[in-house]
Amino acid sequence: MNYVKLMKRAISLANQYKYTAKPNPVVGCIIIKDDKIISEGAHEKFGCNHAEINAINLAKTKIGKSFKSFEELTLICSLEPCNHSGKTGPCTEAIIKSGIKNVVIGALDPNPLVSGKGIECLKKNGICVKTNVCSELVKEQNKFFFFKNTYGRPFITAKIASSIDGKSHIVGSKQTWITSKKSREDVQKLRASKDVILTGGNTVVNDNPMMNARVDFLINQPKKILLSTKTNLNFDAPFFKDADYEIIKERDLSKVVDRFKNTDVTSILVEAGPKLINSFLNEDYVDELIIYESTSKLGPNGVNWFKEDNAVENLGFKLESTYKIESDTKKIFIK
Ligand code: AOF
Ligand code: ZN
Repeated sequence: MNYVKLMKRAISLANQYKYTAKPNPVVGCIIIKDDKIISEGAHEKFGCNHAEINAINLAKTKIGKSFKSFEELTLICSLEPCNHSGKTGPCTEAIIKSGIKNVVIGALDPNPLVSGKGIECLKKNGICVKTNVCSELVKEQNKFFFFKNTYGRPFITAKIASSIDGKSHIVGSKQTWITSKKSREDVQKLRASKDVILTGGNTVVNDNPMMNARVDFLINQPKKILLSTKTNLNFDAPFFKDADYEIIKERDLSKVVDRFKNTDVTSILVEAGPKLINSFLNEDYVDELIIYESTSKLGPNGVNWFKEDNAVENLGFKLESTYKIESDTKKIFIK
């Protein structure tokens, strides 16, 4: 049986839900009889049915038509079925109850509540399990989820908009638009892909941002976090308009990052001014740096993003890719 082809299909099925399943991993599941697909399912929305449950439920409607008994079926799932009760019940239990006797798995679930225990439970119940089919693709697809479970903290992206001469804004000014409307639309999509948008008090006061993701597709909105010890915040500002924000009055970044350890959050986008961005960079908490660079200069009245020329390279980043967005350039640096 060509499980690689079917696993790739399960992976692309899952991919459709990357903006709504987060911070959970995306997972796809296909149930087959011989080489015929009986049903498919995905984890579509955070807090809702897991992929296996959707696929099993659909297969149940076809019993007596496409197949006689679940024992004839093989379940192909991109991630190890869970064996714990979270917001939903254990998938292993549903698989065992269904009567399915063969399970093919992409990658092991790195979540310590599951890792290996799902497979163990299936095997103990007489189910034949094959693992590691396209596991690298599954890990790549769920990069933030695997990162969090490997390093114990979310994957952190810092995003800045810079003039060609490396400046953030004009000294003493309020908001300065550096990049084009198209680049700012790209930032909305970047926000949509993250679990948390983190900013600082100066950005909220000077730029008056909403800091939500304004996109024309369905998403699980990132949570907004304001890192500030300011006591004179204006709660009528756009940032505070929708309720899902949190203010963290903590200067020690290691304590800030540590707060996410036992939460669902797997990715953070830091959008802030030079001071906070440099703190994250200097404390080595940035895994990816995205620079939207315009062709215009801010000149001698502009505030530098970094202390020295090429500070990005000096901090150990290497350029991974560049994209043109109209006249702007989007540069992605990774460690
Ligand atoms: C699966 N199938 O489709 C997914 C799994 O809070 P819950 O109940 O939604 O559980 C979330 C955890 O379950 C998540 O952290 C990951 O370990 C696993 N995700 N497992 O069997 C799925 N999305
Ligand atoms: Zn599950």
